[in-house]
Amino acid sequence: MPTKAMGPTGRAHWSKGLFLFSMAVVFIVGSGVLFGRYWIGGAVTEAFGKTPASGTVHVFQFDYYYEPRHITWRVGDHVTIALRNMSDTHWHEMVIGRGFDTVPSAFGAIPTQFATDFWSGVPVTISDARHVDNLVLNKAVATFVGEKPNVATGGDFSPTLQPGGSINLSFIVPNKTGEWKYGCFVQQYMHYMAGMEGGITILPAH
Ligand SMILES: [Cu+2]
Repeated sequence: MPTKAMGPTGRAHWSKGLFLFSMAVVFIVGSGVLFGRYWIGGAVTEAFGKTPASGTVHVFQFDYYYEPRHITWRVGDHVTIALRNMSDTHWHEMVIGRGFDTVPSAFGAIPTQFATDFWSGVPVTISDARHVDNLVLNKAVATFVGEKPNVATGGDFSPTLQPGGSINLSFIVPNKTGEWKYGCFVQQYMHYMAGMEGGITILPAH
C-alpha cells in the first residue's frame, strides 16, 4: 500500500467516503428491492387480471387481501382455482358472487355476503383439500376427489381454510358473463371491510 495513503487524514477521508458510498448502495439496493417487489406484484396481477386465464389460477389469501386481485375467465374454459391460505394466524374463505346482503350498523349497511352465489348450479370438482375448516356447498353441484373436507351448511358456497390450508376447485366456466366479486366475510365481515376482496370478469364464449 502506498505510504501516503496510510496517513490518518487520508484514511479518515477514505472511510467517510466509503461510508457514504455504502449507505448509497444500501439505499439504492433497498429501494430497488422494494420497487421491484411492487413492480413484479403489479405485473403479475396485470398479467393474470386482464387476459382470460384458462387452466389453473393460484389464488393466495393474506391478511387481508387476495393475490391476484382480479381474474378474467372465458365461458366454456376449463379452469381450476388453486386456493391457498398464506396466513399463519387467520382463517380465510373465498365466496364468489354479486350484489350484497347487508346488516345495518352505526356506520351504515355492512355487507355480510353476496346476494347472488356464483356457484349456484355449477358442477365443481373439489380436490387436494388440506386443512379446510369447512366447506359450504349451497347450490353447487360438487364432486369430491380424495379426502372429503368437512361440509357445512349456511350461506353462499364457501371454502374456509385454516392457516396454511389449501383446496382446488375445478370447473367449466358457466355462462354467467359479466362482473363478479370474490371476498372473505370472516370475523363478523371484518375481512371484507378491511379490503379482502377481488373482481372476476367473465367474457362470452368465442
Ligand atoms: Cu379472510
